[in-house]
Amino acid sequence: MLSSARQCLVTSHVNPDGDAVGASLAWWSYLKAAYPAMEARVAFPNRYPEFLGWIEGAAQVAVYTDDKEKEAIQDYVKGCDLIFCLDFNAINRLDSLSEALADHSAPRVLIDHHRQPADEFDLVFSDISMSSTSEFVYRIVKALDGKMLLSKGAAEALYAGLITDTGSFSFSVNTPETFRMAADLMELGIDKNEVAGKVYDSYSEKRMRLLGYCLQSKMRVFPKHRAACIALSRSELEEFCFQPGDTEGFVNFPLSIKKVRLAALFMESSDRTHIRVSLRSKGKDLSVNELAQKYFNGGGHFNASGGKYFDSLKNCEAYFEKILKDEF
Ligand SMILES: [Mn+2]
Repeated sequence: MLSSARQCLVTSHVNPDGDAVGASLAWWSYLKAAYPAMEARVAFPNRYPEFLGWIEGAAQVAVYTDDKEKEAIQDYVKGCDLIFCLDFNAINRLDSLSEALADHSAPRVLIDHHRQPADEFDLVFSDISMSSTSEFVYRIVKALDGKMLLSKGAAEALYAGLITDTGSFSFSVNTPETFRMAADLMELGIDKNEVAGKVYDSYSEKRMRLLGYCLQSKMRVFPKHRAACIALSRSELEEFCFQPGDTEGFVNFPLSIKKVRLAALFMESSDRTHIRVSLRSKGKDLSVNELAQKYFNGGGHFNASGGKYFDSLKNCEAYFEKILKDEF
């Protein structure tokens, strides 16, 4: 497929996170190095958060919600004969960008680590034991060509994806291979401390204060159910000049309370039509993937999932309390 393709698209899910951006840009960089005659571009459904803007190639990413780029993406996609879908398991995760791919005859290749990939792809690399899609990309590149076709910039992108999806190796690391990957990336010349600094020490003052507000005033703990939640209205987010990605990782904080094993973050969507739900658990007994599927029209991983709730924020919290009573 690769050797016959002339024009390809690399894309990832809406609200791209560190793994989505890191894996996509590393794969794109690899394609350009290994297949110089092929044209390759990266397009995302919407903009990636500011703190990932330093990754090599990020400035060249096209964003579908940008009115100036929308048509160019549609035209480019029309000419594609190969489409790579990274870090998501169903085309609807592309949000409005999925319209550009609808009825497209080009083969779709999936590279992903979420459960239950949809039946919409022609070649599927799907493995939930992978720490991240970045690890998957790394292993595929290594199997195809050896790691030497990864530039230092691509190696940095993969490391950024790896640490953001594993909380810097604290969860979702299932095999020693993940550490071998990190070692290989260091051999490719990355400064891991510098990458971690760029990813984590990049808060705006407002973002840091929003975190403080969440923990001090908004976090509710339910000791009986060993759970906690944080609910944020749009007006609260606006008070802190919310930027996409600002609440990234916030849902993990309540899990640092010894007895809490389930954490939820509820955020009113920007168009105020629904509540964005993030769920996290710790340990091997509580699957938030199941909770997200059963109650929040969503899914994801065993310990990290997301979904949507179509009602008010207040009702969402009450609904969550009811779930706690019913389930735990
Ligand atoms: Mn991922």
